[in-house]
Amino acid sequence: SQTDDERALSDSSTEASAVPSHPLWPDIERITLEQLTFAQQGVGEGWEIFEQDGEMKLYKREKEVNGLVQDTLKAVHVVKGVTGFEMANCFFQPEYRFGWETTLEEMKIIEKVSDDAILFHQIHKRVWPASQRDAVFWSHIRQIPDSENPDGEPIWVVCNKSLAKDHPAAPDKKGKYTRAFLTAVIVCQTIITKHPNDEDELSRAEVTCKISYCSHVDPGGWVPAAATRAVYKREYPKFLRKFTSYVIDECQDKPVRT
Ligand code: 6CM
Repeated sequence: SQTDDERALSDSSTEASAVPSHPLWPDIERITLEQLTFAQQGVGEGWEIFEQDGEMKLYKREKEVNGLVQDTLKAVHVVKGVTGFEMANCFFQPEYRFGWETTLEEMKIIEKVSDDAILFHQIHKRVWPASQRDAVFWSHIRQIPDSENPDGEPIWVVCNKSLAKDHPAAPDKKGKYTRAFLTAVIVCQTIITKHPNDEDELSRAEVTCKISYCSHVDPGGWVPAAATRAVYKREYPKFLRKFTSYVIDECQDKPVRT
């Protein structure tokens, strides 16, 4: 059964949705499209693979600024039995987040910009020996036609990006939490293996989802480079495994939604 948010989302994706007048909207729009392009680029020079498990591959591009880790992560994966919409929707909708985000302690919606854009405040679990982190970011989901195959399956993208300025509903509680800054994007596309003449309903055996995920987390404050990298090396593969298996379980007994 669809929640109200999901119904609103699928309605808005079939119509030209009104452009929200929110002051953040131009940034949301521009950064989401930039991040989509970034996620679609290949992993050539500068990228180093650090984990592979079947179809799941994780790469990093290392960077340090004044001894602080500013690495970018890129992951690609192919997941059987779920669609691009289902993956992106589980990443975006707040009600699913605690089911897959293992580093989360608290999550608050601080503003609903539109049906497809939400501002979040999240408090993450403390990672020893660092202090506890929080983050304030917008999250936006949208469907984009595949320019290389306009009649094919659309691309679903979710982009999360920290606010550049403090939000009155979630001021930076320096001393209690260290504010982290993130940019994350997930790009999902369904591959359908069903024969076009087959009139039966689409089954889970006939769908596969191609995923590309990129993330840049500036942990804020000071953390030794080796400690940050050890956390990322452990947490990103854990996130991808947990997230994909969560979406598979969540969708298993439900009709396929594209
Ligand atoms: O993209 C992911 N999750 C999204 C929804 O939660 C969102 C991510 C936010 C992550 C913010 C992380 C802040 C805390 C980072 C702590 C780093 C501390 C280093 C300490 C070293 C000792 O976009 C999945 C994110 C998966 C992250 C591994």
